[in-house]
Amino acid sequence: MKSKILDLLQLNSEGYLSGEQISDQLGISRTAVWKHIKALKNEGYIIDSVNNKGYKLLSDTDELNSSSLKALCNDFDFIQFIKFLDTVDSTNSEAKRIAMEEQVLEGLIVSSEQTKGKGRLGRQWESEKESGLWMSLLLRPKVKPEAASSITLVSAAAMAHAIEACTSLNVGIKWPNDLIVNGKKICGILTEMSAEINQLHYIVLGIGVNLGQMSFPVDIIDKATSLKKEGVEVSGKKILSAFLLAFSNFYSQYLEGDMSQIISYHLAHSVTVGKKVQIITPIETRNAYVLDINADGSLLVENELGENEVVFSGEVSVRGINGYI
Ligand code: BT5
Repeated sequence: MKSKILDLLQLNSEGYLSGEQISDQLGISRTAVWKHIKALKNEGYIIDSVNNKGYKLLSDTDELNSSSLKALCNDFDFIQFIKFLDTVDSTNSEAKRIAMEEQVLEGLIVSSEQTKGKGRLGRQWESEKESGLWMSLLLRPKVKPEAASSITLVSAAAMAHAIEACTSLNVGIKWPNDLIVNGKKICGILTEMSAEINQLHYIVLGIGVNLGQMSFPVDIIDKATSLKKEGVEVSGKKILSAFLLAFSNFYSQYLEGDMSQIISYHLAHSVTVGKKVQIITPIETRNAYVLDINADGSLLVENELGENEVVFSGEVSVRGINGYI
């Protein structure tokens, strides 16, 4: 009910909405309206209350919670459910559990903390409480299974765009899934999917953005950074809001089979193209020179034999010859 009142106030943000109007529209008593308004104020929403006029939302809170998340996601048709959690093992794991139970829905899961945040290839993702934006989108795009992995590029472009829109930072993209600020990783993306040979069931797009950490565990201290470490304080809510806008634009192009703008965005922000890199697979590590990003999102490299070779995401990690990028 609280979130319905918030929706009404947001819809009427130009003027005042009387307690009577709210109670009539939602079928609750005026005392109940007043209690919910009080609860919203406690969550940080600034609501002006004027006798004989009613209530007006003056400023949204920057806090991410169920109501603010719901309000933020209302306009996106690829979000039919939202789940905001205080803590979870991994938002990707939670999304997969929901995907099994609810065979039709698409939606968004956000958690303040992950106790078993996952990176690619079984790696760990540090996700301390309230230090970052830890989220997963459960999507069911009508695309062939082989097109699924390029959605990582869609979300990397959208999140890079979002961070640049909310800050004055320059964001680089280390193909295919790392966002880099001043040489260090600020965001990672883990795409998982469930499919049969020729039918995609669902995709879980997990995104972690470091917001408020001032320090990191020793093993990643040299390669990880956060917005706060880079001198910027922006809420997860603002980043998420900017991300959803950018993602919805790039995602509709992806659904239409048009990756051109997404690839152009990657090429303009790439810290990988034109570099000597190491291609690390579970069985070997070899050197290569990155020539381009192909139209399907794969990487075109020249290998040590001087031959052109196509590298697909998912199966490899790409590292700079002398360091992380
Ligand atoms: C990734 O893997 O970068 C994917 C990270 C995806 C995290 C999100 S959070 C929400 C959703 N739920 C999940 O459980 N996961 C997703 P990869 O490219 O394999 O990079 C992992 C490596 O990055 C680790 O081995 C560390 O070296 C480093 N790392 C770990 N935590 C980090 C952090 N918070 N910031 C920067 N680097 C980190």
